[in-house]
Amino acid sequence: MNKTIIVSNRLPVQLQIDKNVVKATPSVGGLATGMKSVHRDSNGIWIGWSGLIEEELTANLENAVKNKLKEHQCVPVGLTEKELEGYYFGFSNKTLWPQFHYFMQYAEFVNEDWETYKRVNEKFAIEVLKHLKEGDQVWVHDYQLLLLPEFIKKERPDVRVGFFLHIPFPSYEVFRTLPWRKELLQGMLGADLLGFHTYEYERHFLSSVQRLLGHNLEFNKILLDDREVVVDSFPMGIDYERFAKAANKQINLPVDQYSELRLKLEQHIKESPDTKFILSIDRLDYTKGIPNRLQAFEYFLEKYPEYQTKVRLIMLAVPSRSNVPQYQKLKNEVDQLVGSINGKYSSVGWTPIWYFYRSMPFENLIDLYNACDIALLTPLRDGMNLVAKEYVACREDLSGTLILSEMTGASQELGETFLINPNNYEEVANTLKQVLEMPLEEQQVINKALQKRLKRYNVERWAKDFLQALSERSEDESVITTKRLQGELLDSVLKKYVQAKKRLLFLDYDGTLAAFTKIPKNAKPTTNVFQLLDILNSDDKNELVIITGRDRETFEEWFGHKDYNLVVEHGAWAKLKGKGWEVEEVLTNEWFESIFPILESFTDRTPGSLIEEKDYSLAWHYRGADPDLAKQRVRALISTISQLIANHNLEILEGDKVVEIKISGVNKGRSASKFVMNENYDFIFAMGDDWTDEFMFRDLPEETITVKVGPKKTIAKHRVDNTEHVLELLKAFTMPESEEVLRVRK
Ligand code: GDG
Repeated sequence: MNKTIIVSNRLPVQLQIDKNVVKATPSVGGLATGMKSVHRDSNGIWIGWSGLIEEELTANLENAVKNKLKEHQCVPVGLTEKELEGYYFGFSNKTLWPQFHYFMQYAEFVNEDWETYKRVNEKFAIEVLKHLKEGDQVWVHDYQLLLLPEFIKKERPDVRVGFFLHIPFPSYEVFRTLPWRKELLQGMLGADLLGFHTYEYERHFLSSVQRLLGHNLEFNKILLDDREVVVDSFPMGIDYERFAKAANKQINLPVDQYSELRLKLEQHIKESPDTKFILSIDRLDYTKGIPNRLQAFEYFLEKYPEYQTKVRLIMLAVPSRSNVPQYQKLKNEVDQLVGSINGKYSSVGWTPIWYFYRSMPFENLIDLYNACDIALLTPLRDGMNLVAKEYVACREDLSGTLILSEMTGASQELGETFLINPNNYEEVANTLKQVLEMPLEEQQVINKALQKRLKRYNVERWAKDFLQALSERSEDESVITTKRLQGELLDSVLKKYVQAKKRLLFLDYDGTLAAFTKIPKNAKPTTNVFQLLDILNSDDKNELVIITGRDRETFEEWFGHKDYNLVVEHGAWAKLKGKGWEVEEVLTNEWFESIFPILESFTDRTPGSLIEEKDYSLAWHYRGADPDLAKQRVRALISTISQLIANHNLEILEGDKVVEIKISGVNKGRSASKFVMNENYDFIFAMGDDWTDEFMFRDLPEETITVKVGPKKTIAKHRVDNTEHVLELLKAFTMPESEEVLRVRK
């Protein structure tokens, strides 16, 4: 049975070792809950670090841990102390975490940590590959494993890989400052589906991919050479029922079962019934905005002194990553702030802040959610923030108000509540006052709407949606029906080639024989290309034609010394073997004067774009321009020029990052067809990457072997991935029976 392999840094079980006996308790975090059914059903397994370093484990103990984890369908990845230091505390938490949360000043760029991060990601990959069976799929989680999708895909291109990022993806301007930015993106692009909490993160990711790797996008699809990657947002939900039920259970608990915390809370409510509780819960992390929350609270007490003694901030800060210096600094800062505010405002019987620096049992957490009238959550950046959702889910009588930072992913979904900018103390203070005075009925209207949504889009639904989208990826891929020219298909083409008596070969130039360069003039043919073309051209059985949209001058400069058949400017000019350049189509360029100034004005306003002037056509290249700006400009340019072209019998061609204006009806298809008319060929072959090559694929005889280079839609019968593969294929033509070719064919 096909299974889903879940991979995350930590496993969803906690291990305790007591006198060499291993015990495992399943953790009840959001992720573990969401994945429960995926994990339990269909023999799914979960791969991750067990929480124990290898140095702690004797051989016996290691086996005991493995066996214990096996009972929970978990597989550990062993990490040494050094690996944990570099990969987890180092690169994950001192580089990626601050950078992705816009704390660039905290981000450390340590090459050794990066190397360890890579190595550990590879270690995870080895474990995943060990357990992969045909038909399985993999779902990788979070920033500790950004490179894992690529490592898996490289070894097992047939396996569907999903990736979800639980933290924000920063804007391109922030992401680009990372020294390993391209490798990180490439690592993530090993996935077939990439999920983020919000559309904003998705947008930032797409923009970085486009700008740093130059891949083309089609809405939320990234077009790679050999496949497509879909990017989408899936806001993570909570286990709603668990929280709602727990809240109900805690409320109805008999008094003799109250926890110490609950007793304290109840006593306080009894003593001062009109004092309101304000709740704040987070891991003690600089992203959570705890100091600014305290300062905003102090400002509130200052600005509205009538609320002194009438409110109390209950702050739970859960210890986290306390061996990272920034976290120690933060702890000191928070301690001092709490001390100073309590020192300044406390009176007999009233301290403004109750501060807990510890982790609490789940029931206590629920007691806090139940008891507090307001939740004040002010992260400076937070991927989602589940605490906000949990607070709402626990409000059984629909009372209570959530004040939430607009810098959290959750704020996108909880629009009905009070959203604040955590740096604006004035706004936080005024909002606090407003909600303290808000009638119960209004609170209930808001919470009703929020609860309805959170109940529906819970964590299970989130996991289901993601996996549904992941399974659609394989169906999507079948849309590309054009078969890759490899294996048996390639064998049969080579066989036909060898048996043929008279062959006609059409080869496009840019994107086919040469990879794209930012400046078109730089895409000169390499020695390797010349060697291959020379061999093909000198074979008496071959009629080789290089067919391009390029201008005559460039081709004369590059290929003038060779006796090849050349067709340029989509067929306007041709230079046939043994002859000079001849006009193939009677063309005019008188129209240049009306179009050129328009292109110039677009070029001036689009940095990185340029005009290519050919004998009978004009091309506006925007490969070097900002992709978003270029997209806008292309639409505007086409709309401006469309109004003029009718008078001149012109047409506009949209190529790969180029817009070309030329006389209509002149195209590669018409030109290629002329060759076919003169001779009887028993092997016709045409290869190209651009949509101008589609004219060739369309107009050449049915039996033509048509080959598209790259992943775009085509009417060609076959496909190769990129220019490298083109050259391999041509090499195979030059020596179809050689050892090397036989190897490639496999
Ligand atoms: C990352 C992203 C994203 C907290 N204190 C106690 C306790 N908790 C539980 C809460 C909640 C969870 O921990 C915290 O979740 P958050 O979402 O608020 O924050 P991160 O840990 O930073 O998580 C975040 C999340 O991933 C999911 O994608 O939302 O943005 O940073 O569930 O209830 N639980 C117990 N005692 C505590 O003292 N038992």
